Amino acid sequence: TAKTTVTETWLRKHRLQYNGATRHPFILSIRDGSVNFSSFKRWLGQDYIFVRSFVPFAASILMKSCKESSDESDMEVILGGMASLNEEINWFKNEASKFHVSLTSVVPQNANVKYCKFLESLMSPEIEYPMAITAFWAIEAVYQESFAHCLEEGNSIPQELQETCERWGNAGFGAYCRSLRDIVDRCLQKASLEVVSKAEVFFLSVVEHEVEFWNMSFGEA
Ligand code: HMH
Repeated sequence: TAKTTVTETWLRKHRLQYNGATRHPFILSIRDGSVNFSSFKRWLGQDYIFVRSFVPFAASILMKSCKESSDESDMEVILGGMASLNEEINWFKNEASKFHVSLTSVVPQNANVKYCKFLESLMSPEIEYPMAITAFWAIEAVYQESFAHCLEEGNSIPQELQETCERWGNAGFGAYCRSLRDIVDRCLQKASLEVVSKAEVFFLSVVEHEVEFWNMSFGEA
């Protein structure tokens, strides 16, 4: 029988918080078709800004993987993620024009600004690879699990949002997230307790930021 991994332990221990991010009311409203299109448009504009900040963060992870990873294949997994980010930026532009959202006039909301600052803090060279890759995995995994849940049987996704759900809920993105998770578990299996507990804090911070991010779709408090 396989040993329990670090990420398994966290997901068990923090299940409620994690579900708060992956089963957020905004996500549930997409799944059941009750979503407010103005919420969706707000999310779309904010996420475009977030993804633009996510690119340099991904680049910093790529650099760290080359310098600090013991496994050469990490770089390929991360590079694959960056390639899909390139597509994603174009998808956002296309989607925004479909929904008449002007990306150049989107004002980043508070939760978004905070999340982007968090990413920036993780780009510091002082943040070691295991911690940075943990946050990177968690960020991708929350979206993957959220949108995969939308696609599960019995959904009533509005046809206009089907593509959005497939973008993060598709099997390929799922496999990519599992590869990231395997990297995290491999890194943390041999890390000190101090590194593991720091990584856990980053994991929880990501989950909190993701909840706040979804909350933005309902409008600024
Ligand atoms: C806020 N989290 C947020 N936006 C995204 N696009 C992802 C995660 C996944 O890339």
